[in-house]
Amino acid sequence: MNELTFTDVHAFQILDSRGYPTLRVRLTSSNGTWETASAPSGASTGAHEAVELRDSGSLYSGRGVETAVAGINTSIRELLLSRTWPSQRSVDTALCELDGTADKSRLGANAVVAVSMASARAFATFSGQELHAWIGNSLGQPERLPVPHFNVLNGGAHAANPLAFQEFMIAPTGAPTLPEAIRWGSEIYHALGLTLRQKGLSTGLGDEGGYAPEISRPEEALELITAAITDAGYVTGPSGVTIALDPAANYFYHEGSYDLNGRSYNPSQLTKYYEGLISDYPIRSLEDPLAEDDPYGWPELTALLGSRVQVVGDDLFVTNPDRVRKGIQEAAANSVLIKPNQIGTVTETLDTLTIAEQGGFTAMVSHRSGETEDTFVADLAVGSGCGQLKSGAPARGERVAKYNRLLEIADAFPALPYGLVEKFSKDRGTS
Ligand code: 2PG
Ligand code: MG
Repeated sequence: MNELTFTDVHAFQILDSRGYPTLRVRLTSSNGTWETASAPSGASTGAHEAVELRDSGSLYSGRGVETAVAGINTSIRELLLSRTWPSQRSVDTALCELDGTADKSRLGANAVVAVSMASARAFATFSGQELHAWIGNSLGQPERLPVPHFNVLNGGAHAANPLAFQEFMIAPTGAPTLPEAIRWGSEIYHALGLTLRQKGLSTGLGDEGGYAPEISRPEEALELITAAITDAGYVTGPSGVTIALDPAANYFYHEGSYDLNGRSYNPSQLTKYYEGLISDYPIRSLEDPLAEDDPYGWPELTALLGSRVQVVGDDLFVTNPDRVRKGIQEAAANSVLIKPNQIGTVTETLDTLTIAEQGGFTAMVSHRSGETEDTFVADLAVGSGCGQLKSGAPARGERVAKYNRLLEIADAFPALPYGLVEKFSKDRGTS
């Protein structure tokens, strides 16, 4: 019998890392094993993302997810218990059909993604594989331990400071192993904290565990971070530690122009500004440098900067296979951010990874700013072999849970290679 039978599906409301409600699913298979999965939640969400179902009303300021929970415990439960399941794709296709909308707004992407993730875990267990190995086999790709991208300084929608850019990440690209990369990240994070204290700046944290000092110019943040890298004893650049930025430009885009550093930029001026930052600092990756609905700037920016940095579409692509396909055709970026809850199912997420690879794009797997202790994205990063994971700072339980899961995989599978894959399809055959 190669098909999976579920005997129970049950969801309940829990809290995420911001103290807002989200949901957890418990999915039981006929052999008596059960798997859980929890839905994360974004703050700087793209307009084209699959939609979370929230209750509105007065409880939890309208953010409750009891309606989404009830949908799992009734119609999704009925569906999953009604037949046997030959594959994850069959489960995800049935979930999409039951929902019946293009953006998962009837059942809620929060409900659908948690069920889909729990189902992927059930299929992995059913086939006797670890989740990351099952993902690697599903994609037909060699596994790889990713370079952790530690978001050490927060701004934008994730912090109360006046800094427009959302994320300043350090990537230990030159570390020889994953455990070394984690150590480098932790040491640099603490060196940064010490510098902030010495300068009398706040060491309060943003939503993803990075510091959120009262600074406003990206250059100030970049100076502090490069100094912290050096203070911790590391070199900047590909053989040491590089920087990845997520300006999340939707946040400072208003009516056709970008409000930054007290002035207004059009897309070409902002692109020139990034070019200056890339020349002055060891930046290797630039995510959402422009707004999702800036129709002309992306190909222009990628043509100018794409040979020097990874240009990552997050709100632009929202892990959507069709949007990534279009982005590849238009050369609107050269990389895609991968967040399962943006599209709603594991199968669609894996399809997006395949499309990215075939189109010569790199990919980076990502957490959300509202997280739980669920570590699915760590396994997804390893199984996809994409070489990059961002999961916030090397601090705060929900962020560290993903890095600790990477350490667990690295410990159990010491032969797995570590590091970047410069071109997504290059280098993969040999590992
Ligand atoms: C992002 C994410 C994760 P959010 O913009 O990349 O860091 O933030 O989950 O708030 O969309
Ligand atoms: Mg982003």
